Amino acid sequence: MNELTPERLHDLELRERSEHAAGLKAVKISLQHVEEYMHFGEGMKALLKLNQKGGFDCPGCAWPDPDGFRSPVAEYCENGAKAIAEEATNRRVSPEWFSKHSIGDMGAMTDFELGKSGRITHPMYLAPGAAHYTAVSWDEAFGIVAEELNGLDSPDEAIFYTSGRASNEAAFLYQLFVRQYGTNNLPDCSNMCHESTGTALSETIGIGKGTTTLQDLHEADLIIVIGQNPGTNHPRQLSAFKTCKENGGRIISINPLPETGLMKFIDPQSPLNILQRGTSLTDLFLQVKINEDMSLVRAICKILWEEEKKAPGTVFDQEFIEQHTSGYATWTKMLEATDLEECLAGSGVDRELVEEAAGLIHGSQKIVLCYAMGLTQHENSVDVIKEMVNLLLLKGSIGKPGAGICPVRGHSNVQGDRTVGVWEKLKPELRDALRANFNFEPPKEDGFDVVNSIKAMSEGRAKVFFALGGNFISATPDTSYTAKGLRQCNLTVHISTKPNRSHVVHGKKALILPCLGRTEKDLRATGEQFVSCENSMGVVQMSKGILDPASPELRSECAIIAGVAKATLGERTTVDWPEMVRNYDNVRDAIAACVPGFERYNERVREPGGFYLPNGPRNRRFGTDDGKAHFSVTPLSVHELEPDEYLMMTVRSHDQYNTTIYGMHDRYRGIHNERRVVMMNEKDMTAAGLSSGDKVDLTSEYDGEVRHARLFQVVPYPIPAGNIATYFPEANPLVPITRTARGSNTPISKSVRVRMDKRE
Ligand SMILES: Nc1nc2c(c(=O)[nH]1)N[C@H]1C(S)=C(S)[C@@H](COP(=O)(O)OP(=O)(O)OC[C@H]3O[C@@H](n4cnc5c(=O)[nH]c(N)nc54)[C@H](O)[C@@H]3O)O[C@H]1N2
Ligand SMILES: Nc1nc2c(c(=O)[nH]1)N[C@H]1C(S)=C(S)[C@@H](COP(=O)(O)OP(=O)(O)OC[C@H]3O[C@@H](n4cnc5c(=O)[nH]c(N)nc54)[C@H](O)[C@@H]3O)O[C@H]1N2
Ligand code: SF4
Ligand SMILES: [Mo]
Repeated sequence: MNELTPERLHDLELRERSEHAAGLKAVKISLQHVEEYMHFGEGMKALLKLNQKGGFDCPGCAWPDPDGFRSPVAEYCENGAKAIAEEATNRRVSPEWFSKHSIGDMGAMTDFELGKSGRITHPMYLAPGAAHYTAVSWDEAFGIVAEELNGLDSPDEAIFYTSGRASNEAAFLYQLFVRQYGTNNLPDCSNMCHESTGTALSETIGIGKGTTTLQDLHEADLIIVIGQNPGTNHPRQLSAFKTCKENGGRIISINPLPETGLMKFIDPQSPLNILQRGTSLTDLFLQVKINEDMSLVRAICKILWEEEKKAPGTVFDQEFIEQHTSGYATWTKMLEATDLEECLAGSGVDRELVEEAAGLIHGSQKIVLCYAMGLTQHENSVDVIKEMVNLLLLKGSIGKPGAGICPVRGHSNVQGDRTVGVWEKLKPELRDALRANFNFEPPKEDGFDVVNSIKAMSEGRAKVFFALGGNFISATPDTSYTAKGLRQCNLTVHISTKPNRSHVVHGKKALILPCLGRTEKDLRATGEQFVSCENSMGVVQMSKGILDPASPELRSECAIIAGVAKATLGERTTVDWPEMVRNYDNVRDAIAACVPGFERYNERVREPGGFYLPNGPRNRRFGTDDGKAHFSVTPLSVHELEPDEYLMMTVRSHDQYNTTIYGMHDRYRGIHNERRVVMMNEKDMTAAGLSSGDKVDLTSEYDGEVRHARLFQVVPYPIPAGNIATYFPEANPLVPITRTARGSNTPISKSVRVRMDKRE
């Protein structure tokens, strides 16, 4: 048995891939989830408040809500409903549950089974050598954390991870505690997610975030969706695409897979549309090879450049380039030397299609480029994103209505956590603000990001691991190596809602601190509290739960952090922790004092729909050294595959939220009842002597070190030859810790070299 990822097969069933996304089927499946896991009345009550002004923010993805009118019945999608059902389940994981299930039993459960057990009701402690977690009081739990943290030789021996669901209030308190404790070891899920975006956009346009609003997508002439599967991961983005098309816009999709949601959409909220058989979304689909977006976009730029040379100023926006950019001459010199044939061959896309794409771009003045993990999780991701910026700059498509770059964020508040200070790098401005407002000297040295945290634990340089949410062992690369690190720790602590594998792969001592979820009422001495989150478009909104807590023992994330901080820092602290969390307005006042853009936070967050944070590039004010947006010269991608190696991407199914597995069906891709699959091109299968359903073991080899993930089934799939796809997190043991994106240190979850061996 492998307790890191149980290698057990279910009953794979292959069906037709779906032709369209959403529709009535999605509505039906949302309701099924609510019905199966919640009391129906509670479920409906929750769905009616989801994403409403004054309601609670969807704990699913970070896609924004409309600024103006919001449909009174349904501002959510199938996956939002699943997220609610998952959190507001009526199943409970009580101390009795833990007394029945040992660590070994929990390890034998799949992620799906573990998560479906229900909501954790009490703080739980695992003593050294014990086989079961047992209940402890909150004060005992805080005491255990304080003792271990205060016993370390240096604060830098502790690691404080954050997953992007934490609210602004919780995240700010957390980083304040950690910095008063004395370290910048604040890795977060962003390190594995859009970190490459932060690096690339900071360097080119001077802000580590996107520049578009929802309105820009509606008004665009052309939207390019690249390296993203919105039908599954940001379903309501499809409504924005539909509006764009209704306004006469076009859509180009660039992806190694023909993802259902990119093709056709039936809006579940407009029945007429259902009768009309839906809206075709993609006008042009370019089936690029994995990590060859650079070749593809370079080829497009080269074609456009040749046109521009023939009739200067007719293709490129020369006025914008002149006034607002730098590096153009060097960049065009590079284009001049670019070999179009080499780029076309690299991309794997037919010349006619690339020319068609160039034609669409040529004819468009307002372009929006949307992307997600398909661009950010490769060794050269920072370069790839810079190349996307080049494309937008040459068309002047940043800082005007209907145009811009739109990195679509994952977790519902991952962007906000970073804005309020969760980062292993402490910006000088925040450092000064913390010092001035809280009268202490914050640490200066950069802390560990995710990859460096794993290395530090494995090498014995870090001994306490603390997590505000998330599921570190399953989300991170190189599962066996990461497990070694966690197991060596003196203490692992998780603020969690439900059981997950990170509770199973534990330190010598372990604690689970159960917290309230987004959907639940948060009652403090001063009354019901709300929190706030920042979505992908930089809008900060309030979120107020409405359901009764899953257990009276639960505490809010803010209250737990304050409890840990008070117990750990004792007399040393300059913060009145109980007062801070008596009323979260106090936390927001502190954020307003420390973080630019949050002036009058308490007042503005109470306005319906919240407020926009400042974003210079939206007004063509670029926060770079020279105040200009930068063209970048970057090399093409290189993958030196051995003849028997494939390039593997790890993707999400339609039935999961990261490591939380909602169900076993990837409905749009027609893959049912099984997650241990390898999607493979049929020609590759024939060449390798493999048939549909054959069982294989996977290995990845880097620098002579071999990593394993066993027992997968082959599924024929329309994916480019030489490329394969598996699901995250089952394939994470293959992702090497030793290779990360240059400039962002993000694991290369979308381009791992692997071999496949057929099992007898
Ligand atoms: N329902 C649901 N919603 C979610 C999540 C979830 O797990 N479930 N996760 C949330 C989080 S944290 C995140 S970060 C986002 C993730 O959202 P996505 O980035 O959409 O998620 P992935 O499944 O990783 O899909 C990546 C897409 O990129 C494509 N791709 C892979 N490699 C390449 C490449 O080299 N080039 C190009 N052009 N395309 C490539 C894949 O085929 C796939 O369509 O979703 C968020 N929303
Ligand atoms: N191979 C591969 N690996 C990847 C990726 C990939 O595409 N491929 N994607 C990466 C990306 S983009 C991301 S963002 C990371 C995700 O990494 P994480 O954010 O660490 O993982 P999640 O699965 O989102 O975390 C789920 C857990 O959060 C807890 N939880 C849920 N709701 C709450 C809450 O309200 N409060 C608290 N405190 N806890 C809660 C539950 O216990 C649940 O088990 O994974 C990364 N890993
Ligand atoms: S698109 Fe994302 S935020 Fe919106 S309802 Fe769906 S899961 Fe929730
Ligand atoms: Mo993410």
